[in-house]
Amino acid sequence: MTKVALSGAGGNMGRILRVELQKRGVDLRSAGGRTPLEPLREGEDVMHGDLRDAAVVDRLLRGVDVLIHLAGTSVERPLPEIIENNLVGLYQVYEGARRNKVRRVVFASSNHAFGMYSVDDRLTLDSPYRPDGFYGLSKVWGEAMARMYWDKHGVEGISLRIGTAMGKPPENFRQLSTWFGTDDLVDLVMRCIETPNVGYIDAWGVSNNTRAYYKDVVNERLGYRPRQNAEEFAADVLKQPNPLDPIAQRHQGGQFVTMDFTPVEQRTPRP
Ligand code: 15L
Repeated sequence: MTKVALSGAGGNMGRILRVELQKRGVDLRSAGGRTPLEPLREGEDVMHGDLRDAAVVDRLLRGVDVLIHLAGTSVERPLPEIIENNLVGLYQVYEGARRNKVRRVVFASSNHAFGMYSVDDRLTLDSPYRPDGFYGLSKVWGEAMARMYWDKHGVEGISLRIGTAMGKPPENFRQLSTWFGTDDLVDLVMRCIETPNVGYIDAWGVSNNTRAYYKDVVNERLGYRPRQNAEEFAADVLKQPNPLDPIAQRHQGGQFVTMDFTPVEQRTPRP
């Protein structure tokens, strides 16, 4: 039976996947970061620790076939923190995957690797990266790392470019585009575990939203056909004022774009 590890199991998405994957019979080892995870049942395979430490990574990955890697900083933060958690930590995880002969790493990438695109653009999987900050930039590094460990070391990789997966309905105008419903999330992750021989692939991690920022959210390689659509909640969402400032409203990355943004009139003038 496939042994699956889940890092970041104490986070928003991790909490959902830890429960839902086990409900579907996945043999799961769940890892928290600083705080120990309370077992959900007797004998649940849980652990915690800092993934910058190779010994902790070995405890996570011993005997594992597939790692769902969600751990790391998940919002915009100063660069030193991002480097520690999302670059150094990720390097340790991939080296651990090599050492422990993990077959596949599913990497939680993000829409913020593309956040500087206009909300009017419709992207394909091979659209160039346009990160909206250091967090988005770390996801570009992560995707390139996943690709490199497949090409150079034969560790399969799937980069999931996740939208907004909070386990609740869309809450604002932007989320009508970025929403990733829980049923679709669990379906996509199960496919990432079960689909044979993927090599390296990218996939959008969003629902079948009418206003999605992507030309096509279906992933043929994984057989992923999302069934949820944020539009179902549009009437309620559109009754509320859009909480985002004008810069955030114009860009796919929303409020991450506004953080430390240089207004056009303050930029170096071009000759
Ligand atoms: C992400 O990548 C973040 O981890 C999450 O906190 C949300 O900001 C999400 O994207 C989003 O764009 O809604």
